[in-house]
Amino acid sequence: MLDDLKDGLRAALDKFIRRGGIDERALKEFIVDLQRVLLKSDVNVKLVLDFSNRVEQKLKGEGTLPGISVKEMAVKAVYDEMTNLLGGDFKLQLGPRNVIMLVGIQGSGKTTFSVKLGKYLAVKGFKVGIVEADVYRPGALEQLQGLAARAGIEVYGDPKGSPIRIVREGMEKFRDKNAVIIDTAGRHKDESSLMKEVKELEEEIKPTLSLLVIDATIGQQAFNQAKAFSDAVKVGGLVITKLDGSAKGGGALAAAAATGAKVYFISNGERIGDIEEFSPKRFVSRLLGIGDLDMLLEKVKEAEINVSEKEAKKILKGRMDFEDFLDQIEQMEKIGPLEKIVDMLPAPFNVNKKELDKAKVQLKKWKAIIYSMTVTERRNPKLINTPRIRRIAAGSGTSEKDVRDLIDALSRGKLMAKAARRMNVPFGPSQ
Ligand SMILES: Nc1nc2c(ncn2[C@@H]2O[C@H](COP(=O)(O)OP(=O)(O)O)[C@@H](O)[C@H]2O)c(=O)[nH]1
Ligand SMILES: [Mg+2]
Repeated sequence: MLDDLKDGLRAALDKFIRRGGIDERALKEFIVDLQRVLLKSDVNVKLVLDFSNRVEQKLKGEGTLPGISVKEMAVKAVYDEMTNLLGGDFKLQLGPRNVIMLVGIQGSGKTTFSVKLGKYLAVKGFKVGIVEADVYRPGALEQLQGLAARAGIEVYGDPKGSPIRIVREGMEKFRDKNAVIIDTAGRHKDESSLMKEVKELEEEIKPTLSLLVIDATIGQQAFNQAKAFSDAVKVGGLVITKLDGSAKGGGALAAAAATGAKVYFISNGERIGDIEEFSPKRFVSRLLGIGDLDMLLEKVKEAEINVSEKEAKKILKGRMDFEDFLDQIEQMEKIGPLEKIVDMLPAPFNVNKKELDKAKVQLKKWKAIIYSMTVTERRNPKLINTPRIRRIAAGSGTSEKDVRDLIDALSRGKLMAKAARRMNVPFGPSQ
């Protein structure tokens, strides 16, 4: 999600951090880099300038604080201001009976989102029904029925009815449900007739919450769209969809926040599970790679990763053998795919896709080499002489040099440190 923004921010930070000190020129360059990244994501110019001014002020003002590294300061300033740019964390409040009306223009993702939200609420224990009030789009009801069937959610609709009658009947049919979602039409010959219908539906439904669904690909235009709908109905919150496919997603999120609206959900894909409650803090942490540490810790616990102190010392002193090392690799793999791990780790500014691919190839190679060793060899790396190296290389489909390099690295005790550095895996004190 938002890969350009992510890569751009990380590259700007990385470049700035590498320079070590905060002189005027470095800071100016950093600020220009940040501006460029945000403008590319279609963040509104005024918001970009506000953002960069604030980052600049922070770094200038705190330039001489002792005990705080440039890196920590820069990351903190960007984190704070990005979080600020994207608005606050708002938690969706639900009551005993919820009638949620979805509004938004055609193609914004309402129908898909009605099912995503339905499933999301059903998993939380709500009894959900969805009413299709779009009678204009041919096949709208079938589209909804198809999606909802997969999620096991009931639907009410009637392609020949009027929207008002349908919602009346639908609400009656679903009177025992405690979460009724109403999907509306977004296709009208002009904006005023769309707004008129949305208003009439609002009066009829009296929703406990109206959510405006906005397509992220419109970027900063999200501001005008949110304003236009807010003038017609009481918009209780926003949903930003298609963050997966849009280079302008950052602009859309920033624009949405600038209207003062609450962004409750984001969506990054067409599948029913592609829904996430929006938290700017968590979102920015992930973008910057500051890391969702809680999540990582949880996963680590699940995988029962346990580098004991003894093991760590062994590693540090280089007394680790290949069995230990294989163990480490396998435990690491249990946490999940490398990309996922790296996304959750603290500040991996130096890990880009290329590095990651290299690390993966390296790990695979190492594993193949170790698998080709006998248990005795794994436990006593010193036994591995030239004929053995030749045999191991042939057995693992690698070169003799690869095998030698691996043995060399192990004997120097640098293996885990190297692997950990490559992937930013905090392998105890060996880093
Ligand atoms: N890539 C992507 N596509 C989406 C997302 N949400 C919806 N879509 C697609 O956008 C198109 C329009 O969605 P739909 O729900 O019919 O929009 P509606 O006209 O507002 O009801 C469909 O092809 C959806 O599959 C999303 O988050 N990411
Ligand atoms: Mg629709």
